[in-house]
Amino acid sequence: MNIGIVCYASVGGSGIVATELGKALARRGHQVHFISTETPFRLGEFQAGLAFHQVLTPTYPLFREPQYLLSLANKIVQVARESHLDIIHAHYAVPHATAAFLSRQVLATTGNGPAPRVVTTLHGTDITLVGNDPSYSRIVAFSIEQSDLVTAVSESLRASTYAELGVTREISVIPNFLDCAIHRRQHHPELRRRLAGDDPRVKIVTHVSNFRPVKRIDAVLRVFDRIRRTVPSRLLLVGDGPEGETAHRVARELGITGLLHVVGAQEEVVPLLSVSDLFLLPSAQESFGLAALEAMACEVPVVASRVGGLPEVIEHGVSGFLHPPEALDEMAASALMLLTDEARHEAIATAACRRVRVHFCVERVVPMYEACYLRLAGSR
Ligand code: GMT
Repeated sequence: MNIGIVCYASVGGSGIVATELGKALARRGHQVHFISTETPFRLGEFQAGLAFHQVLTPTYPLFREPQYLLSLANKIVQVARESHLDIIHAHYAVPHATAAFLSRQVLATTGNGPAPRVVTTLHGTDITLVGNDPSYSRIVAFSIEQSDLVTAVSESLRASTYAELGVTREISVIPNFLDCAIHRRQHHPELRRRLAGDDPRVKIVTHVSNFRPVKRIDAVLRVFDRIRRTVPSRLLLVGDGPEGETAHRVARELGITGLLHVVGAQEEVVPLLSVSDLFLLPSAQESFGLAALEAMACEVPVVASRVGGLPEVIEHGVSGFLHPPEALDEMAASALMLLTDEARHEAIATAACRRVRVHFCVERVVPMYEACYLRLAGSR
């Protein structure tokens, strides 16, 4: 099939999932067209079956506002005509579901054959933080209702979409996934030595995100501060974003700047996760928590907030630990237990890795999307 994937190229779970989906679909014989403002993060080397179409949004002195919705819808129409798209798959509802709806209307009105079918995948903040804002909610809800098929990355996000946007249509849950052949613990003794030194008692605590307020970077530092008082440790911060400054400020306040390794946004997280002993994700909201899944796949126990879809990824006490977002003492206590009890650490790390391999590998999840496309193409 010819599939157009509309996604954000920036560092963020929805772009990563869209990119990995496109790569997997191309390996399965489909022709995939990424439609985005930049080459998607993690696209990697050229692969047969993949093409990239850049969305350019020209500026004009009269406009203070960039016209991204228009330029995106226009690009989708162009790609759909040139490449005979069967499916337009919008990742992240705002404004991609709206652009997909608009372009389908144009194609249905002006085309010779049937217009492509629109699939929208809801990722999280497109509903829980942005889409439910009264400035956007009516159009977001309408665009979701108008998609031919809608998926959400967790049961929790599906429930939020019904509750917060008043959407009534069917929404299928298709969880996020990883390429499990790549996401596995690797051996990197030199990297470990660079980050933790030669003392095997020094532990590496890691956080990976796009450093936005919802990730609660200050909580990451405060939990780490509690940990390092008992266990010699270093904090590895991977990613960048508006809260990058906060990390440095809070570290200075706590007097732990010397214990931090701040490495910015990284395309390759597996080596960094492979030298980690613990992963912290104390987010205020997380519809799924792809970063937690990546850590689990690399046998790194996760201590996270009990919010959104995280309980669908981590079973508390079995494959990681979940606590209320404000319970920093409890998070630190779970972390310290893991870092001081080798047998428990190994049991949780093994269960986490097994859970990923049983439920969240590309081979299990991508056929679910493929089945959606086939169902829609059949009814075209
Ligand atoms: O994190 C965001 O605010 C946006 C979004 C993204 O594009 O990265 O993340 C969401 O989608 C990810 C992929 O489905 C999920 O793993 C994240 O949990 C979710 N983030 C939130 O719900 C905060």
